[in-house]
Amino acid sequence: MTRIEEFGWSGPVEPGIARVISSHGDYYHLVANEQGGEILARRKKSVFKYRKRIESSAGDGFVNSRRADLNAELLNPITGDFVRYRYNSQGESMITEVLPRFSHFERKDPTARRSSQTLAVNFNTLFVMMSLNENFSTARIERFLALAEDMGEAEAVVVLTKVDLREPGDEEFIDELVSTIDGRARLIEISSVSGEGLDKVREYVTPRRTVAFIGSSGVGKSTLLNALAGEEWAATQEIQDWSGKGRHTTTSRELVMLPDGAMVVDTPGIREIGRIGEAEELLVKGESSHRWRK
Ligand SMILES: Nc1nc2c(ncn2[C@@H]2O[C@H](COP(=O)(O)OP(=O)(O)OP(=O)(O)O)[C@@H](O)[C@H]2O)c(=O)[nH]1
Ligand SMILES: [Mg+2]
Repeated sequence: MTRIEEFGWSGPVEPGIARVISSHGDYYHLVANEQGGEILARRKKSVFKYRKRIESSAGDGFVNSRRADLNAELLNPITGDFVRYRYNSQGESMITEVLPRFSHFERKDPTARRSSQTLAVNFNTLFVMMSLNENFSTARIERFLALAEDMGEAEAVVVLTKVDLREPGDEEFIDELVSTIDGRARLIEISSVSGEGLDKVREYVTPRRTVAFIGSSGVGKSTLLNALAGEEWAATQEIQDWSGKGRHTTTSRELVMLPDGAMVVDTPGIREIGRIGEAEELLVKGESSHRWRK
């Protein structure tokens, strides 16, 4: 099996196909079958600039008729994307095309400055994560599940984290969560501290498949990844990510290959996912939740 197939590629194996595992400013870290498996590449600017020009000429009928095709080809790459790359005359690797995504999760921008933001792509399972503490909000889960309806060939699982912090009376919140989900997704309850429920998580974390973690900052996404990746990996993260603010916070999307061949995309916490309607009616555990971690 070739490297890109290990990373989940199921199309024809051709030279010049890669998967984005992280991005750093203008540079994308790719895995590929060539170049010893690892490539640092930039986007081919002329291609992506061309897309902008097409988009800005909205009045032109001819251009508009080609717009859908162009958008499919010329999306900006993000972590998780499969892309085509080639070398320019200076021998630099350039991404020339984002290949069609089999799944994608987008959020609406609450500030409405842009229409939407793609948070994760090409995942088989989406873990919609929320913790059983001040972060708890059935309204947020409702919003995530509504957005997940359009995500493509993937399955959503609601993951309730930090259940080691369970308090008397929390059953009521969990019951409410179950009725909010209303059969649209499986609910699993986990604790990365006690290990409870991690066996259920592992059912989704299998070779050549990708699980994307989404949820507010602090729900325990990176902690779960550390628990799955093993102690050695977690130790290196301790050194790299320590923010000095008393806790780690993920600042960029990263695709991690676990020792058993499964992949996890850890994402930075989402502060607000679109507008939460009818907030009064919905259950928020702890009155201070909206002020939490500003
Ligand atoms: N009690 C308890 N604490 C947990 C658990 N999982 C994570 N935490 C704690 O919650 C805090 C936040 O965890 P992170 O894993 O950094 O959260 P995150 O979702 O990655 O946050 P961002 O990177 O900011 O989006 C840390 O202090 C963790 O130790 C858990 O299962 N139980
Ligand atoms: Mg994190």
